[in-house]
Amino acid sequence: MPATKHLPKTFLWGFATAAFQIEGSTDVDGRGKSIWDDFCRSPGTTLDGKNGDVATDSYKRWKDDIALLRQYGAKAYRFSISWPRIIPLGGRNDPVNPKGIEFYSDFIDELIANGIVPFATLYHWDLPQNLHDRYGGWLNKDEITKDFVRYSRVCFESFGDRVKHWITINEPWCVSVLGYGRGVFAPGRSMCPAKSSDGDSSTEPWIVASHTILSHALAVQLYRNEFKPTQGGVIGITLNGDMAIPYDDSPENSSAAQHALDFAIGWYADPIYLGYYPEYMKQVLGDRLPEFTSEEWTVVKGSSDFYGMNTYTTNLCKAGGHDEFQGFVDYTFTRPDGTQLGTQAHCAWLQTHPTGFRQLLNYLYKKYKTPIYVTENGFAVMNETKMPIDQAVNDTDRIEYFRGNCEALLAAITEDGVDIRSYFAWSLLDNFEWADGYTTRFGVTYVDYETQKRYPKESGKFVSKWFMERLSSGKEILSPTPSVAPLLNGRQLH
Ligand code: PNW
Repeated sequence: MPATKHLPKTFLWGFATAAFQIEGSTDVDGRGKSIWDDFCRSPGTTLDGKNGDVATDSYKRWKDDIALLRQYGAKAYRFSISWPRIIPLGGRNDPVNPKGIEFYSDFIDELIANGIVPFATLYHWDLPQNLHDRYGGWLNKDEITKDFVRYSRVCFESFGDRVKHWITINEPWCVSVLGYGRGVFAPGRSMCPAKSSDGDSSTEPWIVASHTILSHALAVQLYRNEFKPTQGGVIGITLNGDMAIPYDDSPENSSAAQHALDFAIGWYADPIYLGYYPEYMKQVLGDRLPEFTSEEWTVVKGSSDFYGMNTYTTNLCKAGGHDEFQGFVDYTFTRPDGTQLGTQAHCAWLQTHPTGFRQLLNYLYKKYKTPIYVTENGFAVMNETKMPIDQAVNDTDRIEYFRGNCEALLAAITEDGVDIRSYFAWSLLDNFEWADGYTTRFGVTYVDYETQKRYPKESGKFVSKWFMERLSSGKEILSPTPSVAPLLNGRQLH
């Protein structure tokens, strides 16, 4: 058997979460409301009618979460900071909440004390509700850019002495398309009458996108000018995007695959890394695609130190679709011969396909020529929520997903020469899966929402072992600290 290939010593691996999906405690210690608070309370917005008031109770159980990370031996943890905890009313002249600062400050200290690198996201979809009410939130360029920059400044000042890896905005595609196009995410604006009576899906998503890009870029400019010289960290954006491959070898379906990549990824990545919008988007959208001024372009182009990559699946692409947000491309997992691309997850949009993951890593590196941090990758096992716990923790399909993608990641690094610096599995815990409520479980740790007890799934142990074995100086799996032992209800990693 050939010797096991190794990852670079500095490679960061671990697990990811987001504030609104795990914290709960939405009305304590001075937190303001976010756009998700009321959105998910309104009927029909979440599959199970549930909200984020408790979630995994991580605002209270954060020490247990860190103990769990330590038990898995994670080298890094990707979490997000809740803007309405830091600045409850959100705006640049609104007061900062000392309790919010204290919470994340203590959290970061505890991560570091446990040898875990903090990887912080500034915006994972929880806009302060007040900014939405006051001026339309992401729709208002002058206001939102200034308020986002001020919020970012507060975070750099408060945590930048210890946080050396910053992500500005998580998945702006979801913010635009799901929040202002399809209306399935907060703030739920859409022209789809079933979803909302407010909003213009033909213009708002494109406008919001340009404001998220600009806000990101201005926050990076601030960091580079005023903080990076002394704090010395890296900062970038995280984009979602799945590999797109042609359904068959017809020329129109080959173009369709590129069109899908242009609308899902190029929309954000081309401006940020290359300094222009994809030609195909300009063609389709005409003057609905907002232009940046030349001054704005100089801020936008080159505004990310790395490519933050969230990816879950691969789509087979057919020309002639009717969905503008997908670039008029139809997606399918069924090949021309009737077979499936991979194993079906609980969510309709997700199947396993490690080859596509490796292709996407190569595509992004070749096109954008920047180091890649894989910031999310994960799988929801079909019907896991209906299983008894001892069955759910035996999550074979999730293990196979991680095995395939981790091997593909290693091959991309060692055989294809792609510069990849991190891998974060989504997610540390089952949690509030947005419009799916709690019906879809992405965790490597099972959460019993009745008791809030955590049970490591086999996939969590798998990821942990896989990375330990491939890091030349991998740490041993640490024995559980006393605070975590009862939490695991007698289950141990080994
Ligand atoms: C990401 N889609 O969202 C988010 O960053 C996480 O907060 C989320 O829990 C995770 O993926 C799993 O869904 C996505 O419709 C939401 O293709 C929707 C899609 C993809 C990613």
